[in-house]
Amino acid sequence: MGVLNVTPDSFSDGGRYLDPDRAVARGLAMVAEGADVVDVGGESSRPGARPVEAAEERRRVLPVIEALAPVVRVSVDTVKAEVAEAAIEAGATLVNDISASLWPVAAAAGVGFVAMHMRGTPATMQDDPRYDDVADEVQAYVLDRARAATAAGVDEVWVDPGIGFGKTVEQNLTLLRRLPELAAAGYPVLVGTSRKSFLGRFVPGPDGRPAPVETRLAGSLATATWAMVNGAAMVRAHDVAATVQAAVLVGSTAPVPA
Ligand code: HH2
Repeated sequence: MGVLNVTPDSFSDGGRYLDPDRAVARGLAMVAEGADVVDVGGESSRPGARPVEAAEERRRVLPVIEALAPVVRVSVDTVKAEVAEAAIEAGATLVNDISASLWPVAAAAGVGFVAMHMRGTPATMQDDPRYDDVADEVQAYVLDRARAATAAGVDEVWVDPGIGFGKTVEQNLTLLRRLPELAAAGYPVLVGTSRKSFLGRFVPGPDGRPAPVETRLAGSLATATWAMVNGAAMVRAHDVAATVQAAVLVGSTAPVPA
């Protein structure tokens, strides 16, 4: 799943694809690089991000979805029902909802749904996140939402632990370590670690501060590979070409069925 943020403020590609022509060109480039899905978002969810009006979000994503949907599967990254509905009309077939609440929209339209875990909202989620057992709580939450979506009639439901959404570095690592438990629960798993800030903590720059976003490719690939080996059926990535190489390699080393 390639990430295409049509926003001025996303944490790694904000402002680069606000122009629809540039966004479409980047989406097509991702297809050429091997993306199976392009995830189009019009509202940043980075910690502390400001909410966007639905009309503005629609204005950003719809022309891009309309242009890409005939060429590649498009998901819409939104928490607003009206944006998801308009995106589906424009050709999106997967609702990637970080608030894990839009399954009625997916059910009504007969499209897929991603149930991701987030604690609170992007504005507050990194304020001292605490869990008794982060993996248990995240699993219970996403599986509860996934089962609700299934019960409502959604045929294709994904679960996503929401790396970086209201989690400390340690909590993110615990979720990755315990990914096989989530993968064993019966729903396909999506994982997004790409360029996220916790990766920067492992390679501080000379000033001791976390490595900036453009130096997080190695960490992104290492964690995407880890996720795929440990049961993720899809990874969400900005660096599509490199991630596809990793995916092909993981697929090639999988045990041959007896
Ligand atoms: N991460 C981001 C946004 N949407 N959706 C899913 N299912 N899983 C994720 O891990 C995930 C997501 C955050 O990354 P990005 O889109 O690059 O940034 P921003 O939210 O600033 O637009």
